[in-house]
Amino acid sequence: MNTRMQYLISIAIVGGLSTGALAGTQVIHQQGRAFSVESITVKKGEPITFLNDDSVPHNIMSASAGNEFNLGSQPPGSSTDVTFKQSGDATVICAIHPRMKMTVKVLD
Ligand SMILES: [Cu+2]
Repeated sequence: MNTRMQYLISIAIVGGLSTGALAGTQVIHQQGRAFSVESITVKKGEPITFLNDDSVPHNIMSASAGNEFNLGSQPPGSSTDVTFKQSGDATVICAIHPRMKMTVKVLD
């Protein structure tokens, strides 16, 4: 493979990544022991990224029927994608901080 070919391939990879970011997995931030939004709407099967950009660990989870998950304790700086399988409203909480609560509205 020549140098020009390698160059074009690296451009394609970077381009693909930025396009993906624009098309947009939605990101929920966790700062100051709070979610960045009170509610978010997502299509069934599309991931949401839960990013712990706080200075303390969080344990994001949901007990809503059909959308149960538990990410366990996540240290600052970690992020995890969650896909919601059941349409309707899912309540997402932090098991460590009772005041952290948000609603994910899942559309068919
Ligand atoms: Cu928390």
